[in-house]
Amino acid sequence: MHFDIFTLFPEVFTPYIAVSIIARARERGLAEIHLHNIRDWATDRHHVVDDEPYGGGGGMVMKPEPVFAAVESVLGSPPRAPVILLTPQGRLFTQAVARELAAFPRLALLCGRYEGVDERVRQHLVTDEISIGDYVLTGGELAALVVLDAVTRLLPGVLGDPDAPAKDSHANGLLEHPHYTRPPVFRGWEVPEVLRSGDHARIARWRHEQSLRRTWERRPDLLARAPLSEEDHALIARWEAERRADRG
Ligand code: 9D3
Repeated sequence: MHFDIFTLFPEVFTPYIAVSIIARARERGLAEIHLHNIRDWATDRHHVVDDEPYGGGGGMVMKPEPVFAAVESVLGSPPRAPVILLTPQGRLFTQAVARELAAFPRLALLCGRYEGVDERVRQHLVTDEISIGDYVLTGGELAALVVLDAVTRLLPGVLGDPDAPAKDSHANGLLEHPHYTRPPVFRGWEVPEVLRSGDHARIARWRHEQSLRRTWERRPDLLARAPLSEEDHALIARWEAERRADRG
């Protein structure tokens, strides 16, 4: 995967892409990440990239010329890859969207700042718009890092275990079960006996039930779309009955 990231703050990306799974993916040639400072394409003496909004109202808007120049000089005209604008108005980023994006050989990520980009960028340059959730960030950079991270780990060969993406929480529609490591007793708090039993079938059953229970408690919205067995439905029915009994 070849990523082109267009931003006014390329230095934000440098430390994160230098570590961990992303760094390994780059070293192994599985992900190429090219950072482009939009300001480099501003042609005036002071390299101005923003201006006041037509119609007034305060705040600043990213000018269209440097954004078009940056994207078209790197990707051609029309751009030979999807141009994704990170914006609060975009479609919500989910694991399904990450999988969709991971299928492209190349992606351009365009990070907005200020109030946003001139509408003509959105209409005539951008091909997709993504938001990472309903909270207010100061710009698109952190959102672009989220997309970069989620997409990169899905690329073939990036994770050691080729089946890892299929085991992800959200891949099977349920939250993960609890995890424990040594020591077996820490400050008097014990690792559940079942995990030390060596009985793999029992462990798998316990983990699945914990997964289901957590999802039922914390993210019941996910259960509607999760593939549940007859036994799962029976467990949930029992928990629902217990909850009704507890409320008396
Ligand atoms: C304070 C300005 N807001 C008007 C009420 C609009 C606004 C403009 C620009 C709010 C946030 C931003 C900057 N955010 C992003 O560029 C952004 C974002 C986000 O804020 N939340 C979730 N996903 C994303 S993707 C890009």
